[in-house]
Amino acid sequence: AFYYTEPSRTFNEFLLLPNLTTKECTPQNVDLATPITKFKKGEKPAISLNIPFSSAVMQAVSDHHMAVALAQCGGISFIFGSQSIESQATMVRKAKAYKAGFVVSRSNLTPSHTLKDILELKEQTGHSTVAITEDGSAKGKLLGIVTGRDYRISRDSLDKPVSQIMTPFSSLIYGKSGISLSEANDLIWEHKLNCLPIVDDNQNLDFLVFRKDYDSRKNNPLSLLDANKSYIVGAGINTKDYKERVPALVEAGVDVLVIDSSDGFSEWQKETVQYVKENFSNVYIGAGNVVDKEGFRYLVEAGADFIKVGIGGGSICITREQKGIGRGQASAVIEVAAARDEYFKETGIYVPICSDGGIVHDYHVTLALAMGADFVMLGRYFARFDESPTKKVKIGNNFVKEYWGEGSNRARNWQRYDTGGKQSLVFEEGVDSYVPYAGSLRENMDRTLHKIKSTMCNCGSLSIAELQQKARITLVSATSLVEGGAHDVILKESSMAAE
Ligand code: MZP
Repeated sequence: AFYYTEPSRTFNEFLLLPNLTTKECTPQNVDLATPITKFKKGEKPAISLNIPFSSAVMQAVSDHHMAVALAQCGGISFIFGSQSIESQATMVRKAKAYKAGFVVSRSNLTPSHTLKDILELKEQTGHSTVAITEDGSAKGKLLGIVTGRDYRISRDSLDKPVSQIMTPFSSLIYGKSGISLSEANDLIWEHKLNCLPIVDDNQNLDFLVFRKDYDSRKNNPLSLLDANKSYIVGAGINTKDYKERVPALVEAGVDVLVIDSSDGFSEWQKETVQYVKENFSNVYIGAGNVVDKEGFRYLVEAGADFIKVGIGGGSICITREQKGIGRGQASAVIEVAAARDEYFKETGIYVPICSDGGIVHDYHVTLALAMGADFVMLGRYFARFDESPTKKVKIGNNFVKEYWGEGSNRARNWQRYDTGGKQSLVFEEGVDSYVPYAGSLRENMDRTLHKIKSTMCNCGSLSIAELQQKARITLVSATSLVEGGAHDVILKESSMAAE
């Protein structure tokens, strides 16, 4: 046997050291855009994300609702593959059908209506956005808009007329009839607008195009649109039924596939990647999971567009206990990132890597990126939100959501772990569990992104590439871990609840 001299390490065992923070290094200036498909030196990736987040290929995490919600934040979901081909293709089709523009209600609401009236109307009609015009008609001068969750509303505003709450949109430019989304996008950026109303030939308001991140000039929501103006959608596949599943998903409009397996260093994965590459020119494919240089090379040489890293680190995963295989997530990312850089030097081809599983704290994401990951995949994190497909239940005084592994008896996704042999001998590699309910994806994601951007500023970095180049990372001792939490004080109850 070969023995590694270094132990297998987790994110918890590392910390980042600050670098000089210059005055322009502020969270608003940090750009989290990242590639997810391979590209040649000097060229651009075919698909990149505005934030380095993807949601796990799991029944309890990624359906079409999650796919739309996460794409709206700038990330990507991989819709779970442990379902029939037909129902997975339907989910992809639904997510792709969701257009990135916002519908505006033609509501007859005037500035003298209260915010409560408007919210009720939004509830009844299901509109994500309501436009308020001067005289309540669609032709009237637009005074403002009420959007969905992004709009923070204090309780005492609810009974006030909207005219007292809204800031008039004085700098809006009316788009001409028949304007395309990409033209609208150009106008938004050129004139530094928050949103742009599009009108039809009769000067009726058709829809509004928004910039997603009002604070930043960098996150461009519309960059996520491919030719048909829908969001980028991913889907998981396996190495068994791919010859039937992939054509159905491609037909439904999927943009990126990923082979979902706990151990991707296999000839089955090579054959699956090659099949997709030989038969479909309009879809990208990631492979994995691997934890070392050899696995990375094998799948890249098979043709994979990105590589997923991680075995046994998932919160619901018991693979390491059941089979004794796996590797600490930090060690796996560090080695695969080095292999990716070596491959880039040799060939001029950059193959993005995704750190999958084991992210517990927000700072783990920053560490994964600093160690070389281009993006991360999370299950537990997303399962906690309204947008995940699972039930919200009350246990004691707390709300929780269900979260189960793909290798649990509940999911029965045995293909993910299949190495051949009798079906009757399959064993569980995942558990069924609860996670604390945490509210909406958008609110949580905003906070997480702010933390990541702040940490990047501490490290003097305005982009992921800069962070990877500049980061200084130290191992921590067991005693410094204690020093890092609240210690030697008597915690008040409110602080204990937050812990
Ligand atoms: P986490 O974000 O919950 O820590 O980990 C999610 C990841 O765990 C998934 O993306 C997948 O790679 C892995 N996973 C999913 N199901 C199982 C299982 O049942 C599992 N063992 O390990």
